[in-house]
Amino acid sequence: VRGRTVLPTGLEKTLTAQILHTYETRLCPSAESIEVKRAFIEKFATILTVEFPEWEVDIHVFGSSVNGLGTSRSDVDICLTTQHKELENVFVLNKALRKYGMRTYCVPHARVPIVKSWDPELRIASDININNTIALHNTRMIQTFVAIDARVRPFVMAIKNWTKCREINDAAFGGTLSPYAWVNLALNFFQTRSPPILPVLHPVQPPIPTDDDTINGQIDLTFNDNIDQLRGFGIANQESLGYLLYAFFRTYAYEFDYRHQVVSLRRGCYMRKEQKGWDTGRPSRIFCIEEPFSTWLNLGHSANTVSVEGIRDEFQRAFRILRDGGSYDEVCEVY
Ligand code: 3AT
Ligand code: MG
Repeated sequence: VRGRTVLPTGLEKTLTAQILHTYETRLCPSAESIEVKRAFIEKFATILTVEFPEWEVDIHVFGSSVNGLGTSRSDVDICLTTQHKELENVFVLNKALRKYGMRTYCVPHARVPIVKSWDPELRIASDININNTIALHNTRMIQTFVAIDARVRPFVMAIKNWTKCREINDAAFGGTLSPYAWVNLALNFFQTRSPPILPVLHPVQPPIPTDDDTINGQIDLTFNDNIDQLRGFGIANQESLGYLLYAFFRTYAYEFDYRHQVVSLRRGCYMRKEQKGWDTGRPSRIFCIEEPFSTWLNLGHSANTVSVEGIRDEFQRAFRILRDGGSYDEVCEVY
């Protein structure tokens, strides 16, 4: 390891205070932003009732505006559920929203087709899909992890903020990792501490994954969401936020074996690429992060060899700054 395994106590305490200060003053969403999101959902519901009066459509909010990891500036992720197949054509919703002055465009050919909208009145962005309910389950999983230990929320938000400032959180256009992939990485890090801070929520897995990890073609959606029973799980681990951030950067800068390992939040460990048949050298399998429900998906698929090198450089840079006594703000210096 290039550097000390522990930070001197003084630095660790200062860093912890800096993370908490940023979290409280800049990362936690303001009451006003929460109100704007509420108003937007209300307006959106009204539009649906007026435009599709005959159709029963339910609105589900998912992603960071409800999982505890959103800021004032996060978008609103919405999933509509309906029996009316006509609405699954994203252009139908797109047309309706435009009548109300929303600036929209469709992404019809993505794995999950969406309408992207911007409301110029409330100044809020949203991504809307129709009948793709899988994200509702992973949102509930993240909510569960956040509720288990008080360090989870500030830690994961501090990581997300760093990735945003350093421009390594854009899977679609930047070729790096999505915010959701980063959240998986940060939560898995808490599971792999010794003693662990977060538990494994999914049922015990067979050592060799089955062909497609489905039960009769259905994705297994079960996981332990009994928050009352799980709260306080990480109490035997007394590591501070400052130390954890330092150790996170060190792990992914120097210790994680990118060539052979797969990050698995579902199993709470690292798997081997060959265990998943992901050792094929494909460019989409350089940095492997297993999606916890759709386990055949690699959340790191958007990063190729060059961008994984760039991401590792960022881990090393962050680690060096902290090792040399630098601050969280320096780590997040805007690119
Ligand atoms: P921001 O705070 O908006 O930056 P977020 O936590 O909302 O981040 P994303 O925008 O990446 O995260 O994604 C929104 C949600 O969509 C998070 C997760 O519930 C779901 N999601 C994203 N990518 C995938 C995926 N590959 N598979 C399944 N669910 C996904
Ligand atoms: Mg979002």
